Amino acid sequence: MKKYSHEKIEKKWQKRWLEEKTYKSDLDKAARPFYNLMMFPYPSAEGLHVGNMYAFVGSDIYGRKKRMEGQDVFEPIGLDGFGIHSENYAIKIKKHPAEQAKISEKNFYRQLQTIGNGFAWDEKLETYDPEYYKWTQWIFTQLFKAGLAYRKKASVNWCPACLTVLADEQVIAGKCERCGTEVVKKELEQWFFKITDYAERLLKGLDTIDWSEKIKIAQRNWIGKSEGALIKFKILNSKLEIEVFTTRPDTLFGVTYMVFSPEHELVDVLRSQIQNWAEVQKYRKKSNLDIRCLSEEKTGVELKSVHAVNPANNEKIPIWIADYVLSGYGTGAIMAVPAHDRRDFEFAKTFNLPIRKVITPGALAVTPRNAEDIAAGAKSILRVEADCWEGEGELVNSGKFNGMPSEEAKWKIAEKIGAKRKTQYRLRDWLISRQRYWGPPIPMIWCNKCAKWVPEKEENLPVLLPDVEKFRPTGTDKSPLANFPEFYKTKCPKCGAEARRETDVSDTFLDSAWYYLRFLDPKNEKSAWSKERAKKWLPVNMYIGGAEHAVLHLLYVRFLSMALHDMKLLDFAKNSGEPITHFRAHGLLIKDGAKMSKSKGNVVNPDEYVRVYGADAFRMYLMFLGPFQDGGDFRDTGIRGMTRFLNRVWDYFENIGSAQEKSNDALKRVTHKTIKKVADDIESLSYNTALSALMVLLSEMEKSPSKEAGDIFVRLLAPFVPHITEEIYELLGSRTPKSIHKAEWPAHDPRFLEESKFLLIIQINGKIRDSIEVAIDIKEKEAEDLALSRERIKTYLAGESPKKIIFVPKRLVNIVI
Ligand code: ANZ
Ligand code: ZN
Repeated sequence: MKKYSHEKIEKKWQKRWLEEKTYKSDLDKAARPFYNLMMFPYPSAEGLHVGNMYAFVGSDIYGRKKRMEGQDVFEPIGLDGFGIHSENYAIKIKKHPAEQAKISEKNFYRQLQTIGNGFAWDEKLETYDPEYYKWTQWIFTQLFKAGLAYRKKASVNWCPACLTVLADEQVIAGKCERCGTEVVKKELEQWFFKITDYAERLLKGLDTIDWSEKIKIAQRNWIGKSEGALIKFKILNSKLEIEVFTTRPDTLFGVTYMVFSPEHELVDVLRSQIQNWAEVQKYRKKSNLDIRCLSEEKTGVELKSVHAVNPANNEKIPIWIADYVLSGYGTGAIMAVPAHDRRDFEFAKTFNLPIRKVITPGALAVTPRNAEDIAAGAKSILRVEADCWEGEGELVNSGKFNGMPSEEAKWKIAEKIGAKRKTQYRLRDWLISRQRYWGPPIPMIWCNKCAKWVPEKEENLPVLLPDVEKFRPTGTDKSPLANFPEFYKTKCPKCGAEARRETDVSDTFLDSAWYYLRFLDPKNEKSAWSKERAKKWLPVNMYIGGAEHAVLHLLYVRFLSMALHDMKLLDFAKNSGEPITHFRAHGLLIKDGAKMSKSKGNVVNPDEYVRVYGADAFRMYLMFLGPFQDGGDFRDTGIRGMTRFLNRVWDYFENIGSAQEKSNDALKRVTHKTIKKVADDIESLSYNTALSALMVLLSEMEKSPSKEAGDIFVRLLAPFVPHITEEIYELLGSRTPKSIHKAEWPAHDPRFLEESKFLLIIQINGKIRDSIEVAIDIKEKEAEDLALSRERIKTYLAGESPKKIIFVPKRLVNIVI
């Protein structure tokens, strides 16, 4: 008897699959296209860690089932190798990023081979390949031409460690998403993409796509739609007016002061009127350096001797500057209502400003249903009345609006003072330029003569990233490319005059915002993608990746496809432009109680596990850790159990040749139950429970060996452990189709899912006299004999022999006497 050896079979099949092009799809002719996408890795270390493998295997299992269901599955892979993460790694190990890219490429692809996924290797791509970034640059020029790329001076996020600006989405709790350093603000002119034009579409579209709920929630919050009004306040003794955005015009009578953000331009305009200018300036300088909004403590300075007028009651109110008012949101100024806005309330308390209540929760706040509710409601009202009530209610201290419900007063008051309705989004434009080397140079040229930015001509793309030794970030607001006149000196594509190239590169997230399009046509030299293929394959049917990209990549990818869709460069989903119908976030692997991450230094290299235990056992172990969308604790203690299981699988099929096929209904029932369970579980990515069910089935099969059950079992197991199952499939001699991974996915027979037993009722002359649990398929004779043998029935019959016995299958036996 042969023994199971993963060394032999895994290499053999990986080679054979490549030769036989098992996982290749005909991108032009596929009849049932299914685009199974997983987030491609970014090389920011020497290789992949088990967390990456976890994600890829989980995605591959899903794709394999679809393939067995007869879909033409396209499962591409590549490297997101441009960008800060790869550059930082190269710097760390003192290599040039281009040189390191070649090394990473080899190692990453080697690792990806060993895990046994059904990748479409012919379509692999790397974002730093000039043939790729040529089109990244082309997309930039298209966005520019469509008015969606523009330059603006703004207060932007600067990472003092990465020495570059960052997009808002890359600042997590005040820290750089890449390196964790606290981000500071800098006033710089930068390139932006107008993602805000798509705020409403991005929001609405969420209702049309099937994505992990937590991602949708994160995107909704990030887009942050709020409806309110723009209200104008006059500045006393001047012709100036200041506009504020508020969601609560109903609280207008409660405005006791105003606050501008420290950067607000009116502060400079009002300079001559401000008595304490030096103090104001000091605060503005300080708040510029500070990390905004992180400290709970409220700070601010009054603009002494400047006042505004409340348009509702013509009251004279003071004006302050404070950093709790953000320059980038609304109009950068607020009307403060300390009685009904917590931030204003805390500020007013800190600086002893008046607090005037204008909304009372009254009867509207609680509709008590029982005594407990009343007690709780009363308590909470007391508490909020004592400080600040942010809810709706009834107006007080508001002139003729007194007594009106706040919801109604909102628009009545706005109307009375002529305020405009306004919908506001929290979403900011996407800051796209980076003062770094390792990225696609932004393909824009500044021409002094034309006095404008001119996009590089398509035939001159790519603007090649020059191979330079001095690639490190400069720490100034210029990229290292600004040190190379041979790079930036050029001619204006419009007028031919001497001109200067942009020297910043674009954000890595632009590279990854369109890679799924290029996968469909990676060697196309004439265009970024083939429109026909895009139409055929998109939107992506299933996308699996990390939840940490919720408001980064996963938002950008939607924005870009909508923009391309509107520019008529894509037409894969009518009107909506949504690129991905299904997205599922996988869970995270925990190691020693902490999230596995490079910064924690607790990452595990998969290579050793694959070498010792084989890819199959390792895949199975990873998927058995817990529900795929929840993640699991990586303690390698369980992996031997997987090997033991695979050995049992192997032995089962080694022995089956001599086994008699016994028709066994019990086994059939377990088998068909398992078919249904595994199918459902794969659909919901509950791989761990699918595997448990397969383990149960194997135990049953071992008790009564069956070829038929074995054939089903091996196919159900195939997506999880593709090598051993392919070997068994070959050994069983059933090479049509050539690969088990194209063999038909088993269908369950509903008849076998029915209960195996039922309660047989025993009647005498139509009256129930007894009952007993019996097998569902009990035969008539058997049932009658059983009924007659019951002690109770014998007592009733008292020796009399029945005239007639009626048997109703699955229900009863009626004895007529
Ligand atoms: C007066 C008011 C009274 C407000 C009240 C709220 C409650 P969302 O819903 O998040 O859009 N606001 C406006 N611009 C701001 C800025 N630049 N920085 C900080 N806060 C700003 O929030 C809108 C509310 O946030 C606005 O409505 C404004 O405060 C504040 F009882 O105006 B409100
Ligand atoms: Zn950083």
